[in-house]
Amino acid sequence: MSQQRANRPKGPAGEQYHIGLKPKDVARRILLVGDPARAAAIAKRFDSIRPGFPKTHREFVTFTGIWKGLDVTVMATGMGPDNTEIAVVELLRCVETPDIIRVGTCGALRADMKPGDLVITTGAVRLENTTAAFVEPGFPAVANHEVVLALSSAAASCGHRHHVGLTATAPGFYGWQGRDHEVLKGRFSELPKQLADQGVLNLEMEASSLLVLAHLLGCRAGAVCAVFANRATDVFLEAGQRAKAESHAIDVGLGALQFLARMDKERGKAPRWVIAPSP
Ligand code: R1P
Ligand code: URA
Repeated sequence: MSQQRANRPKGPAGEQYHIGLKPKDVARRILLVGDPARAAAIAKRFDSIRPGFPKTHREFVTFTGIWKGLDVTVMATGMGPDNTEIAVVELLRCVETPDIIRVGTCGALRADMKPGDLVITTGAVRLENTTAAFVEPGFPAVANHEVVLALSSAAASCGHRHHVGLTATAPGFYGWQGRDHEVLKGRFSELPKQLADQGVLNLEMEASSLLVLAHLLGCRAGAVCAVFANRATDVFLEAGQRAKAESHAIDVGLGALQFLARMDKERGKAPRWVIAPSP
């Protein structure tokens, strides 16, 4: 048996080291979520789940199946930009140029954004340093324009209240999102307001990592998040209302995959990244 390389470790059956998947396990259309329960909720909507799924390794939980005729993979990554980096790197070793959409939750920064609303990310402020290993400090984390269009079209056709704009991706939930604490005095208590003053809509913990890596690897990516917190008014969505908000984000994430599939079909052999004119 050949010696494994430290750069590209694999599991005992040749699967990716952390996500536990092989190329045959991953569809070209991928949804990433933080919470494993959300991955299961998405898979529940599939017409069929492939035998052998879910596949679980460490905190990564994956379902691949068919939804409305599309092969779809949904993976729970757990929380944070570093987990997202591992997921994206290893997924891209399984499948070439996938479409990847994050379906997450977030804290809204403006008082007029209601808990339960959705936020579609056009770009993300890189408060994390995971992506600093790949690009310089001023490098933008931009969502693919076709994915933004697909997500906003899906949100409009579902009739879900949504906002489209900038996100900030933090490497933590408490200190880096300026949350106060009984004992710990954070350094960033003003950050949510500063970001809001700069027109940033929401704070979460994965988008910029996904967007930068997807850009570098040449695949389309974007994010839609359900608003669980409003940081301006200091309210958090009641436990009983969270499933509905997540379900709206799932409607939009899945709906966007369908829009992208339709765009690709209309485009035919025209170059990728260019949206075909409507007939
Ligand atoms: C924090 O509660 C977690 O929720 C958000 C944040 O980005 C972070 O991962 O997203 P998910 O609900 O997708 O995990
Ligand atoms: N997820 C976050 O990262 N922040 C919030 O405020 C809510 C959900």
